[in-house]
Amino acid sequence: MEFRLFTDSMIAFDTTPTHSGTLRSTLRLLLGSLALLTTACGAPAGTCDSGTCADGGVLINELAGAGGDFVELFNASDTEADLSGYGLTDFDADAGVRYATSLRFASGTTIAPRGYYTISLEVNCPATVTPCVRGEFGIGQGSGDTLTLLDAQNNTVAQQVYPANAAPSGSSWARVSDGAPDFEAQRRSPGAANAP
Ligand SMILES: [Ca+2]
Repeated sequence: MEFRLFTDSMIAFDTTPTHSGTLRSTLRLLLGSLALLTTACGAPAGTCDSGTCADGGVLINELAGAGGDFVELFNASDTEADLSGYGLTDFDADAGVRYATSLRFASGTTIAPRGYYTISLEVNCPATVTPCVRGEFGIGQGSGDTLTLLDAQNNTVAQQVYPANAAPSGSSWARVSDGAPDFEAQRRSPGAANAP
């Protein structure tokens, strides 16, 4: 007895012992194809953490709350990311997103594939860090803070907590490597690869 599903080229159930090996091979191939499709349609590796997953692979990659505050964005995808009209902000004292004082990125602001974009907070961008813009809010070092990347409609694109006193002055709270899910206190690397 033989059951044929879909087309002959896709799968065939055949109960004769000589064909059972072929059936197993066919099923393995189909399962392998499904796994590949799932991987291809999922988010790029490393773009999701305990916060909100990034849209298009842009995530908050590094934060400093003392000794010159900054936020580094990283584009974990292989395509350029357009940040026109997007915003970055911290939390208010009542632990809500502070929309009113968010920095807005100018039209035409982009991040290169696997590239960085630094926001220097309350101090001018160091000359050696490009691209970079200045923002007029700080990260709460003693109280902790939450940074939110907003799209042009104020939807949350990415969000990252900075725990209270997460990194000593002069260092930063950074993903252990670019795009990795876990954070640790590191040497500061705005606009460059995260490294211990
Ligand atoms: Ca970095």
